[in-house]
Amino acid sequence: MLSAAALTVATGVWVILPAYVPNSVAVLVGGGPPIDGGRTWRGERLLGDGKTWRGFLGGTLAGAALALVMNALQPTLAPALPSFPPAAVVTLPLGAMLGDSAGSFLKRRSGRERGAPAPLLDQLGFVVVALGLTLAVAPAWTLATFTLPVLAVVLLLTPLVHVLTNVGAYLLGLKEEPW
Ligand code: CTP
Ligand code: MG
Ligand code: K
Repeated sequence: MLSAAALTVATGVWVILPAYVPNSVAVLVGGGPPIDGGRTWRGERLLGDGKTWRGFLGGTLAGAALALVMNALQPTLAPALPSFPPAAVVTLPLGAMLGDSAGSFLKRRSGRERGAPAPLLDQLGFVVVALGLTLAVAPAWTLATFTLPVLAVVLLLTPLVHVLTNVGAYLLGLKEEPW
């Protein structure tokens, strides 16, 4: 039996995993044609070379595949934790990649070059959009799952996990900057 606090932390980690994985997979599979096709707006790239179709689609598919695997394992492995409704299987990873792209859009508008850090936006933007999109398409599940304590766990843990995985990817030579 998990204590209530441990269950809250476990739930936060579990439900947000399909939104974390797309970023890491995008680093691994990214490259090729940029989403913005090289287009610029007011002298700056729309999104930049760091946002590619391969990264976006590969990341989204990997996150959705993970959610499906978690759904399959949940009844035996984690009966106390929630499973993902079909809408959330799609919107958690898709929202994460949309939020990541929106962050790059905002970074380009403020003159930050590809790879330049934008504190908070880099670490939390993707998870805010992932949760917002999921709330829009599966409101009952989202409100029941992301209680205030679970939400607090997610918002506190996300920047930490994001920083640690990016430093790890940098040390492994997978990423050009440690953020
Ligand atoms: N990546 C990708 N496609 C995406 C997202 C990420 O190919 N949709 C890959 C790119 O190789 C990118 C790397 O993952 O450089 C790291 O992602 P991120 O830090 O989000 O991109 P940055 O290069 O830092 O670009 P930006 O300043 O626009 O965030
Ligand atoms: Mg970056
Ligand atoms: K980013």
